[in-house]
Amino acid sequence: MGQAFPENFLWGGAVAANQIEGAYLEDGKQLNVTDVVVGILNEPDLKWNPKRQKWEPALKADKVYLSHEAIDFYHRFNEDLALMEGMGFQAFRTSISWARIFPNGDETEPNEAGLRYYDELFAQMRRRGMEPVITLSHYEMPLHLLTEYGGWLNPKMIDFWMKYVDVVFRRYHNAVNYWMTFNEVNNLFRIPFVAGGVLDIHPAHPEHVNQDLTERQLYQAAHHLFVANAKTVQLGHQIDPQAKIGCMLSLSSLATYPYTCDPQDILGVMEHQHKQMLFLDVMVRGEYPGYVQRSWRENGSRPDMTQDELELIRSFPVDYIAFSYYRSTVYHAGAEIRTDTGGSAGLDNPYLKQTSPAPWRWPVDPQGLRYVCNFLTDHYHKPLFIVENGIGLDEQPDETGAIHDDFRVEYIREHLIQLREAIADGCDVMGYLYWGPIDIVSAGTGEMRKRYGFVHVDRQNDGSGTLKRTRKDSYEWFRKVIATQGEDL
Ligand code: BGP
Repeated sequence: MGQAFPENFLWGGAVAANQIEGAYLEDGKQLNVTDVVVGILNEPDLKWNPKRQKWEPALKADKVYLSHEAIDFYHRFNEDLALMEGMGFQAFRTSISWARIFPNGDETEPNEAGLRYYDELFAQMRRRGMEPVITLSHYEMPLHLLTEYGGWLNPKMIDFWMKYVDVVFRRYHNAVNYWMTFNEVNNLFRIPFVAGGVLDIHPAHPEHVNQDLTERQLYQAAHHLFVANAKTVQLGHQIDPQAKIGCMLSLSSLATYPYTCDPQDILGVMEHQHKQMLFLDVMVRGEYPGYVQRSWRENGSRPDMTQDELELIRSFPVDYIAFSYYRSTVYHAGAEIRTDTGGSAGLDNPYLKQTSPAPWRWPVDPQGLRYVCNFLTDHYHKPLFIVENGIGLDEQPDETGAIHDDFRVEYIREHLIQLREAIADGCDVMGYLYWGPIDIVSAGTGEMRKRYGFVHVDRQNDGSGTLKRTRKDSYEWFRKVIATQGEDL
């Protein structure tokens, strides 16, 4: 038996509306950005209408969009939350689908049916002893805001967003104590369509979406997101002074290691870390750091901004840093750093094992989690919340109906041991939410085959399956972890 985790530490799991709910056009909801993408790394199914000079959705009849039905959580959340309760979850992270609340994003009145759905969902979580941990936008926004306005390239988005946030804060502040603004917003530069909510609405070359975006435009979108983030913190605290409002970043890539002791490798790592830290420096410390100002100067990419906006950013930093951590990366001068969760991570690290038997080869690096926690604590002195960590495997029940996922248990156990180390190092960690406690649609690949769950869902890549839920071996193991407050791993 090891040391127990702190008493108020929150144990649970995390999902996102667009990967779990399905019901993609039900109760008034309109298309969301992820409804036109199979795998967020792929190009969206939009086509350019030269007559109207506009992008239009172009869903393909012969293509399987698994997220449209997902695992039907929209109708089955009671059954699924009961399974989570069975493991003793104290928190459950999901997102609100903005397009359920404002189906096109620019309406004046919200959609009552969408609001009622989340009333019931959050009430169920509370009844079952779980704190709702809510992402306001998990790669989710009404598609119309992109095709009509260009999304976050346009400063008008700040107003559409604040209207949405105002409605949900007022409606749910009694049920929800933990909020996050934009999921993995630092992926904006890599996947601008979904992670940044950006669409170049009048492209010079409309054969491919967003191919003409400039670095300056991306910084402009980021700036609008930062202003929206600050205003969200301001408004959230006005409505509910107890609310905890965090930013949410993908921080696997802070654990980027130099391949050699060549100073070029060390500096390359530093520059790569800076690209992630920019988001923290602005949303946590409240200012644009020197390294980004240098890059604006040298590349002519300084976005437009006003003194008032900078003042807002300074005045309303987030309350905590929520992040995802899956694995580390190795950098060697000149080599490309790939940080997507869908594919391999560039150079292999010879000191780490890989996530075999999964077809998605990742290095397993639990110590990277301790490193990232310490890095964040040293730089930002804020509470940390692990809101995503997990392992996707291709698995189906055996002849007896059982799923023996020892590899998953081992993966989580090793990460929790390192998290305990980080806490002993002095990091203030609010909780651990396992990513994908029930099998859902993969964000990166758009598949069902990449399964993270403690609970298996019978839905296959071709869209077939009974949707039956089956506990894997890890279910009972994680229940025991929570019951012993992490003493028994
Ligand atoms: C993060 C996203 C999640 C998610 C997870 C696992 O980047 O915030 O939405 O799904 O990664 O990635 P994947 O589903 O591609 O395996």
